Amino acid sequence: MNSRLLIVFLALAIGAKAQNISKDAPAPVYPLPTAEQVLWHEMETNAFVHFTTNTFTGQEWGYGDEKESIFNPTSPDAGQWAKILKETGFKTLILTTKHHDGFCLWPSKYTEHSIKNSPYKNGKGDLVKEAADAAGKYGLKFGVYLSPWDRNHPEYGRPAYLEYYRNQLKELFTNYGPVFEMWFDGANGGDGYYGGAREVRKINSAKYYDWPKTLDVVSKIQPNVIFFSDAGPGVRWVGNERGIAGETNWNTISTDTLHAGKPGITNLLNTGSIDGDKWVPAEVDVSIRPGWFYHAKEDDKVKTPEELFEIYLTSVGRGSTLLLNIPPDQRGLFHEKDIASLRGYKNLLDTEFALNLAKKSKVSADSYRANSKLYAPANITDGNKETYWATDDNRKSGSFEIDLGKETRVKYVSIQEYIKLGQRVKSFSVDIWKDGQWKKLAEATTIGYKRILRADPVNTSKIRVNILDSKACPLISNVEVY
Ligand code: FUL
Repeated sequence: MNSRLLIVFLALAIGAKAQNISKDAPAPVYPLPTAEQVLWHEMETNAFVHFTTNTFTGQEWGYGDEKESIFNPTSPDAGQWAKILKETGFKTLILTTKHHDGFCLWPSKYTEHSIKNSPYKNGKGDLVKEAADAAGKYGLKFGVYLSPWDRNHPEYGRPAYLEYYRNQLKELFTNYGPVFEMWFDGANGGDGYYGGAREVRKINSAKYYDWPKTLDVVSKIQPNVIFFSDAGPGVRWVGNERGIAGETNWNTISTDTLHAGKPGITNLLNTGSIDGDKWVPAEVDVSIRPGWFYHAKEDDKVKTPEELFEIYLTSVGRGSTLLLNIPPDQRGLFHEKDIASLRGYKNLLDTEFALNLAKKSKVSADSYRANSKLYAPANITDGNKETYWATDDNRKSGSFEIDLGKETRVKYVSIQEYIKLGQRVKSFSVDIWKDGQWKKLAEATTIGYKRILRADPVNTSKIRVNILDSKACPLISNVEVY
């Protein structure tokens, strides 16, 4: 290199440094999701299946004294559950292997209170196996719910029950193939049958289960399981059972501020916290019916396709995943009304999000990182989730425009952050080009994995997204317009 070239090169390098321009990938904004959590975000909609003696007694929380003989589904078919779930877009089937009443859907060798003493298949049935196999057959992941609270077990509340609970975890995680998510319910302790004692047993849920040790039992067998509980560590409860994540929804939260069953934390669970020290995203669990279990008297109260679609927008559309419960009836099948609603909901998803107007459209931005193609605005609509638009490190705001090519009717804008490097955006707005100028369509706070904004349909030829504030340079991986 001759000396003049060297001087030009040095000047450029120094200039670049002064402006904080770097071709390097942006530094992560901690905390970050694990690979399993990223996968969990990408799944978007999962299903819960609540099934136990309650289905036959009409209760929601069995007392624990229900006779095993009462569990007598006439024609159960986990294949039907999995087939419908697959058809309507769900990715995981999470089964209540044991609810608070203590009845086990598999022939556990540690209790008599299970399917092995029921009339189902003359005691030879195993619905955990049937559900796990059906999920596998239809390409769904499998998850288990094993209620920590057990209103049947004589030793509940004492150390011996913990051993029982851990033994059951070992059975479930050893014998039924890979489990994607494990659900630890927050409802804990109170009155129950408890082997005939019929009394109230209160426990300190933060201490009694010795969660680190209990989770370790599972992790030793299947290290990649995502743990759900109020406090995570994999995913947290969203703080309500109505299907609504916070409009502001941080995937981050400090786990020392919450523990399973801690009262008064529902608001924090709903929004997360901007400065949380762990990545523990909210999961939105809600039932298609008023109750979690099937009751014939609720056949007319099944959520409509429109209600389910709204829930999709307030869960997946707010950066969470949806966990929708569909309870089998006394036959052991999803009821016709529930199936009709699920199909209607899927149809709504397919029609409302039929044609992505932003796909392959021209995108320009007011700036992009180091003017490098690696971070160019075209990455937003290239359909590749690993590429993103980024600004330089010193810019925590910025805008990009999507040219739709012609005046088109627009109702939804869906935006995604590249969360593998952390959740960043604190606020943003969307404008449309109307009558020769920009007009505001919507404004919101967090984005996270996905944020879907809905507006009254408008005709426009251009959309502008303005990132107004961000923890660090924003990274936007995908935008879709419908
Ligand atoms: C709650 C339980 O008490 C309900 O019965 C249901 O299982 C729901 C998913 O979680 O805490």
